[in-house]
Amino acid sequence: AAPAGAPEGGVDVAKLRKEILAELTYSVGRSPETASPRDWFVATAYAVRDRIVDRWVVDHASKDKRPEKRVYYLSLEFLIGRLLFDALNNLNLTEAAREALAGLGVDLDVIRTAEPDAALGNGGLGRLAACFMDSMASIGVPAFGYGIRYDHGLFRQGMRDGWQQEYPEDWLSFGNPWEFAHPEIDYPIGFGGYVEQVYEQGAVRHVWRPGEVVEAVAFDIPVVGWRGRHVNTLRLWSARAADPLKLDAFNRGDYIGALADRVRVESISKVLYPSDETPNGQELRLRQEFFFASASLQDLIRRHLEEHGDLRSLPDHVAIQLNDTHPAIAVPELMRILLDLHGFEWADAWKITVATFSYTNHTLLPEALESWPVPLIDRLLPRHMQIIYLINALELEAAKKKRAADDAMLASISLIDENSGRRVRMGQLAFVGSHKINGVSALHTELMKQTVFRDLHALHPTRIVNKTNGITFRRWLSQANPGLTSILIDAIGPGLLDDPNELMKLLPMAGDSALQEKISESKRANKVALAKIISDRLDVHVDPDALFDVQIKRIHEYKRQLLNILETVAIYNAMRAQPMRAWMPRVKIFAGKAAASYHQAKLTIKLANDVARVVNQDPTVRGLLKVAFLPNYNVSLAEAIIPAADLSEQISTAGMEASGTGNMKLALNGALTIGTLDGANVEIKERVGDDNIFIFGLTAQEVEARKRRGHDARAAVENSAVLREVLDAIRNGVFSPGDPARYRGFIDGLLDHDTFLVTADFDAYFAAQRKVYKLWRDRDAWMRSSIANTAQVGWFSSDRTIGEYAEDIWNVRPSLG
Ligand code: DL6
Repeated sequence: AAPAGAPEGGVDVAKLRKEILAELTYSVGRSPETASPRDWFVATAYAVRDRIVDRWVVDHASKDKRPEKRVYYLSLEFLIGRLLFDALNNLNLTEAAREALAGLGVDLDVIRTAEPDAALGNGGLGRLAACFMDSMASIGVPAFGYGIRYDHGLFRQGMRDGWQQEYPEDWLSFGNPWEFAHPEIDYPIGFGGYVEQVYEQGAVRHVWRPGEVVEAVAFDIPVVGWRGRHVNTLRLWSARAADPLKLDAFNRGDYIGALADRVRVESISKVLYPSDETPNGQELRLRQEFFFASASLQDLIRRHLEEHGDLRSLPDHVAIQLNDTHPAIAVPELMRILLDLHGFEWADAWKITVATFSYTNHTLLPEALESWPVPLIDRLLPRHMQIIYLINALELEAAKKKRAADDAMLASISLIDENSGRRVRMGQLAFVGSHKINGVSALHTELMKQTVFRDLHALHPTRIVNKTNGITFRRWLSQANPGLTSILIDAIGPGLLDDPNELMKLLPMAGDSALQEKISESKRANKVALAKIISDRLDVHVDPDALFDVQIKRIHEYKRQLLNILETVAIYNAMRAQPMRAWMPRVKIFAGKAAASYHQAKLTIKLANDVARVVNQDPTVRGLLKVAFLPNYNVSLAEAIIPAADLSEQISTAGMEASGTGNMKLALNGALTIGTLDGANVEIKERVGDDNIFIFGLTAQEVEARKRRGHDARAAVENSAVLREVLDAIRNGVFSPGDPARYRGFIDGLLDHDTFLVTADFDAYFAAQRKVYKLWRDRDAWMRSSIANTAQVGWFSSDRTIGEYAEDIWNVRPSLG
């Protein structure tokens, strides 16, 4: 069978080599003798990009190729990571490029690391958007992704003495070979000012006169799908001041004053907002949201008018997906455009709006549900505030007519939250402005119906649908784990690259010892590679034959990294009590960033590092337990950790993780999950079977009931000798001898307010970990389970998810014409 990256129909390696050399000379301006790895990366990226552009032009420029309907995916985050291998892999050029470069004395695997990791997202939501872009291009859904071209993406995480430090990330400092700047595609984005009423032919027209105007300029990145059959566009907006310099101030010698306005205006696209934290820098964030929503709408409306001439047909040709509420201000903006600029009547404009938009909810956590103070919207977007009020009034009136709505129900569906100062609820706005609203796992969608949108769901019972998340197998299997991919192709044929359901063919072979042997050897090679990263970055030496127990994700209390650390301490205590027992070698691997102002999460990182320092150096442990917190978690680091993982920690408090997608990536790569019945874990369990997953802890319903009843953490600790000893050790400074009081408040806080029920689930988690040990000792049984995981998670391909969106929400027929 062909290796994973084998060129389809053969590629002329000599030609590709010539193209790379030409790019190096004429685009980068370097000779092979003086070129750095970065220069080679850029030259290769250009050569590959040229091939994508050929297809892009076919898909976009010719009139007869125009799609009937396009999807516009509006997302403030696209966590795309490095793109070279995405493009090479999808074009089946990886091996040809490797050979072409080798002939020039250049190693593809070295130059690949010269590409910066584009971190235009915080975590799951942004990475999902990136997977969706790949899948839309792969299954042939004509689409534009719209977002912001942040100068600085998610901060770079450093560690100083175990404390997280944030440093600015600068992915653009050496340019971006994938993008095309289009300074000629620019739209005015207004802010502030006032609304004028103009009387025309006996009717009132509203005219918004903004006090300030910013320009949104387009930068396009072509997104090529699998086998290069279709190319979509990721269009990112950058803010540009209409007036770049106040020349009079400059001539007076006031150089800072001359640039002040520009700096303020352009700050809109300066930095990715750390959305996983509490509201902060609110005005700038709202400006970002309106900036990209308005630019995207203006752009797609211009295209629609050019192609179809009339906005009445907008929903027939345009589907706009709101990725969470961040772009929800697009709802009143589209209404404004239709009413004020194109003279539509309210009822018609509203019909078009609702038929065009749909909205994905990614969280039920109350602190993450966006709302904006009414006075802020009123000041920044006065016309939008009027429109929001009118939408609200009409919705409330309709609700009263439809059902016997009491005051509580009206308060719950209202777009204006009157409880905590007057605020506009963006979730409610996105809901009423959309014809479909989706959750991202079956459980999350159910909970959405029962909690945040209970009353809106009762009023619009057909709107909420489920679309369980997915991941692109091209990146998370073929690219990240070429060793496993070739073994799978040898075993079941290359069809799995096109159709992940083919992985099911592996299932009857799960007990095949030769296959187990091969997969286990390839996993070991991945573990050796990860061990090297751990040793290079942390100077911690780990045994590749130990169980690699991995928790990689944002650091958040509900994700409960703490539970994992507590279990680590429990093992450590047990090892110290019985040093000579035959302990199973184990490496606990953590990675993830905490929002800069999230004190509790940062303290958790410090605790993990403190525990690591003590455990790793303790001679009684004899290296049988190691702890590694790898700094600066990003897409590239995930690509190194996931193929090397044996155990995947998905241990959030049930009901709190909307879906998770790391859980899918790890299971696909053969890691067994230890997890709660939360998010997509529930569906992973359904697919891989109870015997191939370690489920523990309270269910979402039990969590609810426990909270209602009141959880007594102190009583839980009293009943668990192991947990008591663990908490005592941390509280008393065993892991912080230089500052013994460091964790006193932390542990006391846990005992007083265990919001995330760590103490309630500890014993069950500890017991589940013992089952992990037992299975790990039986290599045959472990490998059988590992293969059963890989075989049965094909359904979690984002191609399947996108297929469902296309059919049930967007009404678009994928085509690879
Ligand atoms: O849907 C993608 C991803 C889910 O897998 C995670 O469970 C969920 O936490 C995440 N949500 C966010 C924050 N959302 N907001 N706003 O990233 O979405």
